[in-house]
Amino acid sequence: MILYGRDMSPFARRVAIWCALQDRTIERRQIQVAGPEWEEVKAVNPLGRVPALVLDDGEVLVETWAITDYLEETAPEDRRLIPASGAARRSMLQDIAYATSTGEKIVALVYDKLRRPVEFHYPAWIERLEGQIIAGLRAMEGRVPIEGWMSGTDAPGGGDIATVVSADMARLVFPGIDAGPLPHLDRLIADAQAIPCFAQTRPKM
Ligand SMILES: N[C@@H](CCC(=O)N[C@@H](CS)C(=O)NCC(=O)O)C(=O)O
Repeated sequence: MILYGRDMSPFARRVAIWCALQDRTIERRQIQVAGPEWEEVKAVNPLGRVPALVLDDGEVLVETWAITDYLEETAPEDRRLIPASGAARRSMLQDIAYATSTGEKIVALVYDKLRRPVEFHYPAWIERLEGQIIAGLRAMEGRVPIEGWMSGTDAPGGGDIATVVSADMARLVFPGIDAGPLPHLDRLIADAQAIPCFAQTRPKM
């Protein structure tokens, strides 16, 4: 399988870590959704967005939730990263939902604050995005246990992956955003860093 998207994308990084934790070997195409490389992304996903996962038979999957759904469905039971049913599944999907929503706001802020020329900035919108990111980080903090993984098992699950990549991205790209103390998130990120697929995919700033 070939994964399109750079580790700088919290969505592409999530898929890369998901595959690694399921012991899947994938090829990476760490290309940008801008400049000349964008043409290569559009050849795979007409919308020009990442992540896109090209399966071994050439089928293309887009959108992180659809890609991870495929990975879950096709993994052996002991390699699945989301509980099959019940309250544990609901709770983990909410962990993923809060982290993904926050990740979307972080990516939006990248485009509206860092990519858009300053003369076209819309300060009220930037303020709104920053407020949503702070609220998201605090909501995520409230879902992380004092110790151990969010999955409640001895290994990170889908919620841990989503939470770490979004919180990492906020910290790395917008260090000036002050959400107050986030000790549980900091601890989770540090624990994840000890696992090679988290450490190796952490964007270098
Ligand atoms: N809902 C999408 C979001 C993916 C996303 O925002 N990707 C960004 C990179 S981090 C992208 O492709 N941006 C280019 C664009 O949307 O035009 C998913 O979960 O896969």
